[in-house]
Amino acid sequence: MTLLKTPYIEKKPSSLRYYQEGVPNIDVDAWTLNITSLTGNSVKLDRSALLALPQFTHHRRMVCVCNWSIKRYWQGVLLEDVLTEARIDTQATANTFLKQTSVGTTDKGVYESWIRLDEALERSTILAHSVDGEPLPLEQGYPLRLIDFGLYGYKNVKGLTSIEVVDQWQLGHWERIAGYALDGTC
Ligand SMILES: Nc1nc2c(c(=O)[nH]1)N[C@H]1C(S)=C(S)[C@@H](COP(=O)(O)O)O[C@H]1N2
Ligand SMILES: [Mo]
Repeated sequence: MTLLKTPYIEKKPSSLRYYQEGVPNIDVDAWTLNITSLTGNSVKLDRSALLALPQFTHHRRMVCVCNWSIKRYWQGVLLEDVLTEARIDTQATANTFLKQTSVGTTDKGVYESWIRLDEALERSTILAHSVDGEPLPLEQGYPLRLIDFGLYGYKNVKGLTSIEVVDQWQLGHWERIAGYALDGTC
């Protein structure tokens, strides 16, 4: 049996350094992913609904401008399948964006990020619930994190609770504070 474990994981910098709003309190039985269409229709999926969708493992590198990268075994569902489950047409995505919002904390609020929806779908963006075969540790994004592997890490929200299709994008936290690119590529 192949062990799906990231080698040299001890070299990875602490996730707490890059969890700017802090680790959220999650009651996974109450947690849902809220999915909102461009016309404002909303659907909620809980963890078991996500686990009932086709599952994928991506052995891919996550890279960020905050100076490091790591190749890990990410397990989750396709963004495309989640949107389809919410009856959103994944073909009609030109000039639309996906707004992601984290659960956040009462102290520091939420982390938001906007990405191009058509490109995210072309790149088989996933919503990961596990890494190296175990549920995501809290600081690494439990219960769910979006990963578009074509973009830097600051675009990919951990502790995710809402995704919305919108017709405009805005600067997220690091784009505003540190001058990172809106399109997530530099
Ligand atoms: N909710 C939330 N998601 C986030 C961040 C954050 O501060 N809050 N930081 C991002 C940045 S800059 C990086 S590099 C990665 C870090 O992920 P890791 O926990 O796997 O190290 O999470 C990204 N997603
Ligand atoms: Mo980052």
